[in-house]
Amino acid sequence: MKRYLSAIKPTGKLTLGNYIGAIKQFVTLMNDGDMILFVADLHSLTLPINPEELRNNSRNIVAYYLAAGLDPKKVHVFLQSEVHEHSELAIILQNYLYMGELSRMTQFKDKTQKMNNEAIGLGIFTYPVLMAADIVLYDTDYVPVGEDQVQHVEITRDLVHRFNKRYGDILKMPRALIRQSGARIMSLSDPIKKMSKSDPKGDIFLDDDLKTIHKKIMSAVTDMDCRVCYDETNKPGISNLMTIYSALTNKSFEEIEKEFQGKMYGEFKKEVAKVVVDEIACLQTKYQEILASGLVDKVLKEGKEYASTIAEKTLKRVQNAIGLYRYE
Ligand code: ATP
Ligand code: LTN
Repeated sequence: MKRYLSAIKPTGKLTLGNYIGAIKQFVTLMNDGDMILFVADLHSLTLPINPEELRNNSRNIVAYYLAAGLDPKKVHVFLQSEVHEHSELAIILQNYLYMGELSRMTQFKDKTQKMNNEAIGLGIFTYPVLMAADIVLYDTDYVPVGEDQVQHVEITRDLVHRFNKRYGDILKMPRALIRQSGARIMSLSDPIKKMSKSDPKGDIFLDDDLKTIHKKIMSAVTDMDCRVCYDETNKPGISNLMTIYSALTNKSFEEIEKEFQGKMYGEFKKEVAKVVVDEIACLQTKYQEILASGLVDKVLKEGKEYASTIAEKTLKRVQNAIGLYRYE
C-alpha cells in the first residue's frame, strides 16, 4: 500500500490556496493508500509567532482537515511536535545537507530577503532538513503539496540518494505529487504573487464571512481585455479565477471558456463567487460542528500513537545504520 504524507504550517488562518492546493488533494487521495497528515508546528517557529495564535491555528487546521471531508478512520492526523522523532532525526540528517544548497532554496531567499542578516534565525535556514526528516520518517511514497513545496521534496530526494549511497538502502525515496491545475492559487489583488497565509494581501480566508468572500472575488484584479480565456502570462488575474473555478467545479479551461464566451468579466466573477461561497459555506458549517464536538483532540491522540510507532522504527533503523550505539 502506498503511503501519502503531508502537512500545513500553523502560521495563520488557512486560505483558499491551502484548501485547493493541499487539502482538497488530500481528500481525493484519501482512499488510495495510507495517509498521514500533520500540523507542522515546529516549522511555524521558524519566523516569529504569537504562542496563543500558534495553539489556535494548530487546532483549527485539524478541524478544517476534518471539515473538508478527511475521514479520521482512514487518515492519521497529529502534531509534529508531539512525535519527538521528527526533531531527533533532523539533528542527524542536518549532516547530510549542505550550506550551499540550503542557501539556494527559494523559500529561504524569499522569506529572508527583507531581513537583517543578524536577525535571521537558524531554523528558517535548516527548514528543509526538518521537512526531509518529516518525510523519510514514515517511509513516504508520495508527498501531495502545492507547487511552492516541490523544491523541498526535491532536496529530500537528494538527501535520500546521498544517505543511501553511503549506508545502503535505508531511506525510502519520496516523490512530490502536485495537482494538474490549482497547485498555485494567486493573490486576488496581485495575481503574480502566491496567495499566502502569512502575507494576506488579496487572500480569501476559509473563515471569512460569506459577503466578504463575494466582495473580494468581485473586486479581484483583472485585465482590460474582457475575454474569459486562459493565458497565465498576459491575463494572470482572469487565469487565476479560472483556476479557482476549475478546481471547485472540475470543469476544464476549455469548458469554462465556452461557457463564458461573449460574456463580461462581471458575469464570470459572479459565478466564481457563487461557487466559492457555496463551497466555503458548507465547509464553515462542518468546521463549527467539529470544533464543538471534541473530535479534534481525539483524532490528534490516535494520530500521535499511530505516527509514533512508525517513527520510532525508522529512527532506530537510521541510528543503527550510521553507527550510533544501542544497548538492546
Ligand atoms: P506561509 O504564508 O506561512 O508560508 P502558506 O499559506 O504558503 O504559508 P503553507 O503552510 O506553507 O501555506 O502550505 C500548506 C500547503 O498549502 C502546502 O502544500 C502548500 O504548497 C499549499 N499552498 C499554500 N499556498 C498555496 C497557494 N497559493 N496555492 C496552492 N497551494 C498552496
Ligand atoms: N513546508 C510545508 C509544510 C511541511 C510539509 C512537511 C509538507 C512541513 N513538513 C512534510 C509535506 C511534507 C509547507 O507547506 N510549507
